[in-house]
Amino acid sequence: MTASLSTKIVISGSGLWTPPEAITNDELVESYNAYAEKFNSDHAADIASGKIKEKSLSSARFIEKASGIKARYVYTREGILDINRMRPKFPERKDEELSYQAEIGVLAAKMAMSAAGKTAADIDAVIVAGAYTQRPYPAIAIEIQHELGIEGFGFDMLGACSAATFGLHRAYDSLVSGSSKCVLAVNPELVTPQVNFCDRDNHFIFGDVSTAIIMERSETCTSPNSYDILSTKALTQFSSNIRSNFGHMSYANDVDPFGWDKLFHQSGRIVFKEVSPIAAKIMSDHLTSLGLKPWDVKRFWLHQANINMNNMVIKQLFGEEVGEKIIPTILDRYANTGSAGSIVAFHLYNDDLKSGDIGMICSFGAGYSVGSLVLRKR
Ligand code: CO8
Repeated sequence: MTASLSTKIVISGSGLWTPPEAITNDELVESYNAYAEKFNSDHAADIASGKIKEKSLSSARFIEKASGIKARYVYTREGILDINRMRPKFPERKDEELSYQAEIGVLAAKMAMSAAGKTAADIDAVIVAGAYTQRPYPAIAIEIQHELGIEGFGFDMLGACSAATFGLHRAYDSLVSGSSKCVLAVNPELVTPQVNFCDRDNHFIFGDVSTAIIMERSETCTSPNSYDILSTKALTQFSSNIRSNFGHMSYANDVDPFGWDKLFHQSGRIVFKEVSPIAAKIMSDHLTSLGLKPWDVKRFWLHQANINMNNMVIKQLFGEEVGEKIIPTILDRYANTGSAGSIVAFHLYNDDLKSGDIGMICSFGAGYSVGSLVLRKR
């Protein structure tokens, strides 16, 4: 969708909540390997008879080389490194207490509101978009709306890797149509509860984070750092190569609601090969539709799943390698934060752009899904 001259929509503020705790590759691998050795010893007879497979050991060197990840922030370290638990510990909160996702959503939202110079009274819509919501209802967005004292409406939406960009698309559409005047879009990506820390292929990939964006019409924007949204573009194409079967049907399916297939799992190499060209094509088509070429773009804020994948996408787009300054990476310290990665990159790496500079946010991954926005600094 491309904005007409009469309907200028802007991003006027962003917020980022980073968890205070982190886990390095070395720490994660040490605990995983201790778990795997114990598993192999506890199941030695079944492994010898071929009934179950031996667990292979993980390697910090492999993780960094294959993904670019060195560490990840987590809401809590408790439980993740405990070889008798291998998952984070989140005590259940009472209905009267703020939920975990609303808590971290509010923290990021307040930063975005402050950056945009907005109070609750200025905002009339809240969108929570993420890879997961911790419950189906009441919507986390409505809880955040209530906590911040915002009047209007809120809703949750899922979209895996592209939830954050798709959420911004919905915010943009509602501003263009006039159904809202200022939207708070929040991505409380609390993903470590869905990570299979017992699986070496996946145990290193994810971290927790929360991001937020304020989007409004240009007439109301008073922010010193804002971006015109020139256009939005989205594509989805069905694939089971990245999948979680967790959901409300488990109760009626008579299956283990916590079985391995209910957690995140993927064929990472196939995803890498299939998604990279799709993302590069969508980005190229999107820029072409605006009469732009890749070199016209000063900054690409890309989905943060894998450094080699991002380099591949950009190489396919440009036809050559380009520097880190154009495609900043946050993967090394944040790992993959679900859909929030491109927004984290945007938040941390946009201050230095000058008025008129073009930037592009692009997410890609599960679904498959690709979502992009072309921005121009005001
Ligand atoms: N240590 C040592 N060896 C390992 C490890 C490890 N930790 N893990 C795997 N290996 C082994 C493999 O078993 C394999 O061994 P073998 O050859 O004997 O079979 C060998 O290393 C090579 O494995 P791969 O071919 O899988 O290695 P790759 O170079 O492809 O790297 C990656 C694996 C890093 C997973 C890579 O394929 C990748 O990142 N692909 C992109 C995937 C992607 O973008 N996925 C999107 C994720 S979804 C998302 O972003 C957000 C939505 C969902 C949120 C969910 C939150 C929980």
